[in-house]
This record gives sequence, structure tokens and C-alpha cells, in this order.
Amino acid sequence: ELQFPERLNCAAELLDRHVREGRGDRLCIQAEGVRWSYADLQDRANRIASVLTGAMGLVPGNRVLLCGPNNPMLVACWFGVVKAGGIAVAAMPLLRAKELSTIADIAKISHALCDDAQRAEVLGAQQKSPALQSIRFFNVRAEGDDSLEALMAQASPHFDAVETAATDTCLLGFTSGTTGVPKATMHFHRDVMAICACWPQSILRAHADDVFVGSPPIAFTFGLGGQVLFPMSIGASMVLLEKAGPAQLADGIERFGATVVFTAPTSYRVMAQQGELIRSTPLRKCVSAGEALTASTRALWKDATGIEIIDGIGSTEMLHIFISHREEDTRPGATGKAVPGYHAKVVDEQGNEVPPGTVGRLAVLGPTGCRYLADSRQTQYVQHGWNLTGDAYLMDADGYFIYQARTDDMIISAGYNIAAPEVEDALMAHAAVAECAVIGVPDSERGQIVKAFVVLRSGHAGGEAMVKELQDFVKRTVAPYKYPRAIAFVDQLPRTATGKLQRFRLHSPA
Ligand code: 3SK
Repeated sequence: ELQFPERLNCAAELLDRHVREGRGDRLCIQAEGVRWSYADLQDRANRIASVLTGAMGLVPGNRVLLCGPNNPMLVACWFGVVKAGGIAVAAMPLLRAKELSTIADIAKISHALCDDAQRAEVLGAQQKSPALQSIRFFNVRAEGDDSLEALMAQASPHFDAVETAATDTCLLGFTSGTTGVPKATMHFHRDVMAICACWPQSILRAHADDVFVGSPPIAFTFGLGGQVLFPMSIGASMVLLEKAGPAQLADGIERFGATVVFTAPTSYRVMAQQGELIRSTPLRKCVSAGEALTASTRALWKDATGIEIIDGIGSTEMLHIFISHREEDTRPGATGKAVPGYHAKVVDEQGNEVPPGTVGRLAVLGPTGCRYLADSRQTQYVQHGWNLTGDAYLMDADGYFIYQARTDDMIISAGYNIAAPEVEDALMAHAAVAECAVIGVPDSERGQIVKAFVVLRSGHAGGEAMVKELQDFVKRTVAPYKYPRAIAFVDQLPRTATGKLQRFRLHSPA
């Protein structure tokens, strides 16, 4: 049983504690042209907290939108917000104004700290969501600006973390709802400390000299935990890569001498072709989550690098990984067993546990719970304290959980969760589209890709030019990673007599 004091600020625990205990000089963050110690990060976070509570008028409990690629200032902002008692709401990079405004409205966001690269979309979101009043941009390239850094230069480098309760919310994590309406999950200061105490200590077993790197955005709690919270909980360091496709990640591992990597199976598959390069680095721990890891990808990586991947499944709802296994206890094809501290079971439609070997819905219970922010779907997804996930699993006789499929319309492509209805909405806004339906289809590299079936309005013709036109249109409307990589033009969509779309028939057109 994990015990936490009544008053707890996780940012103070993860950052200030190292400086207070004499580890301020230890390396904390590396990025292109940047090397920050723990004391350097504390200085930035304190100044940001001073700016937030001073010029920006933040009071504890206010929600702050954070957006930008993974870089040191984004991490400093996360710690500044949480030290100031605010609630960090990190948005996936490249979200468009419409998506940011949906998040701002659901989360009732009043403040934003964003990378200058996102300026146009954030200002577009502010037009639609006027409650988002106070915005500052960082990493601004232009001279003589009112950037966050300019305000930080005038602000105090001393800031005592607000003495929040362990059960105060410190972050909201957004998950793409299958209907296309995202849900916000609420996490407490104590949840952040709980994820640092559970999976990393029993499964990962990293140490203070490890150098962590990875590809997921820190807006995805897989990335926040793996690349920021877990290294800091043990006084280790992180490497932040703004662009972390497989080639950039392999290059980052080599150049920074990373020893622990967090990424999705897609990335391991592609990097395996560069096995020679990775074999010559100190890399020793490779973590995979975000999508199911196949036995063949596991074997490919092991052949290329000699390293056994640590597979796991987590969720934004539970904050991080809850089923996983140690490198020395892998079972190809299985995700692993419940992480110490968590319980997992497979249940039928009525919520009753099914016998080993039976496929059903995965349910999980643990210290990090599942709390949706003001969302009626809470009762649908949380029953008797157990979070019913969207995954179909079976548990074998030895307690290993084996992934079968999604139980909903979520498409998981290269580790990104994409809600089919959201892509359909984006396509429907194009003047040439009369009807459409979106599904995920298997893909050897990305696990799944988004495929759209489109019925065109009369007067419009299919063909390559229309495919490109629709793809570009979706990329401009929603985050580009959601665009349909395949588009088929059809005369009609399969529907029941009552007009309901039969999505399953699109998976087997015959
Ligand atoms: O497995 C996942 O997709 C996941 C989601 C959120 C946080 C952590 C993980 C591993």
C-alpha cells in the first residue's frame, strides 16, 4: 500500500528535493544545444511560477494549456505550473485551433504557455474560447517581443511550491473519445508519485546514471512519465527531441548516449533496420507501449540489438503502465502481468470475471484510478472502482495477459489513438464529400492506418488528385497525424435497413 503525506506537491518532490539534498548540479535535461542541471531547471520553473502568479494572475486550481514539441521550456513550464498549484493540461503538438478550443472549453482553461511554433493555432483557439485569457509564448525567435523568457528574466528565481493536498488535481490528460469528443482524465499530485513508485521500481529498475529518451509527446502520459517523471524521480537525466521519428530517435540515442528508450512498436520495427548503429551505443532498456507489440517485432529488435523489449499497456485514464513484465520474464505475444500495485482481470459483458483462456474486456484497478472530468461516460467506463478499458484481452493460465483487439472504433496508428468519427467529421466538411466512413486497417509498419471510404457528391471525380486534396484538407483541419493514409471512393456505404452504418462490413468488403 502506497502512503503519501496529506500535503504533497509532486513538482517539489520531483525537482526541488534534488536541489535541497545537494544534487542540484546533476544533469537533468539535454536537448539540441541545451544542457540543464536540476538547479537550472528549478531556476526556470521558479521564474515561470513567479510569472504565472504575478503578471499572469494565476491562482491555484487554474488550468494552464501547455503546447509545443518536447523541449526544455515545455518541461520547465510543466514544473512552473504545478509548483504554482495550477493544473497542467498538455496538448498534443500540431493540434489545430478547433481541437485546442475543444480542449480549452472542456477543461475550462484560463491560461496558456505555448511554443511560438503553435502561435497561430493557439490564437485561433482563443478566438473561439474567450475564457482562455492569458497567453504567453516561449521559444520566440523574433527580437523585442513579450515572450515568456522576457518576463522570466525580470521574475524572481525563488518560488516555494504551493502546499497542495496530495489529492489536489495537478494534471488533466486528454484521451480521444471514440465518438470523437475527447475526455479529460483528472490526476492528483499523489497519482504522479504513485506511477513513479510502481512500474519504474518493479519493472524498469533504472538508476541515477541512466539517460532517458523517447518519441511520445509529453502531452501523452506515456511520454510524460517515461521521458520526464521517471528519470527525475531517481535523479537521472532526459534527452528531449523535438522531432522523434525512427531515424531521429536512433540518431538521438547515439549522439546523447541514451540508455533507456520509450517508443512504440512502429519505431522499433523501423529502427531495427539500423541495428548496427544501435548495437554500438550504451542503450540497455527499451520500453514499448501505445500499441500491441507483435512477437515478430520483439524478435526483430532482439536480433538487431540484443535487447529484449519491455512491453506494457497503460492508459491516460490510469496515467501510465499497469500490465507489463521484466526483460527476463517475457512471453512472446503476451503483454505481461499486472504491475505490482495494480490488479487486472478479463470480464464479460455483465462485468463478471471470465476463466483463463476466454476473451473479454480488460478491467484494471490501481492507485491511480480513473476519473473523468465532468463526463457522463464515467459510469460507463468505471464500475465498482474498476476501469473498463477499450481493449479485448485474454489471460492465460499463468496470469499473462494477451492482447486480442480493440472493443471500439479507436484506430491505433504508430502509437497514436485516432477516433474514427473525428476524421469522418473533418472529411465531411469538404465540399466534394457526400458521405464517408473511417476504419483502421492493418499495416506492417504502423500497426494500423486510417482508411476512409468516401462517397463523392455528383460532379466530383475520385482519383489521385482527389485523394491528395482530401488528405491535405484533413491535415489542415485536424492534427496531421490523423489524416487518412488510404482513401477508397465508393458508390455507397454499407448500412442496415434503418440506415445505421455497418462499419464492420468495411473491414471485409467482399
Ligand atoms: O499503453 C498506452 O497506450 C499508454 C497510454 C497512456 C500512458 C501510458 C501508456 C503506456
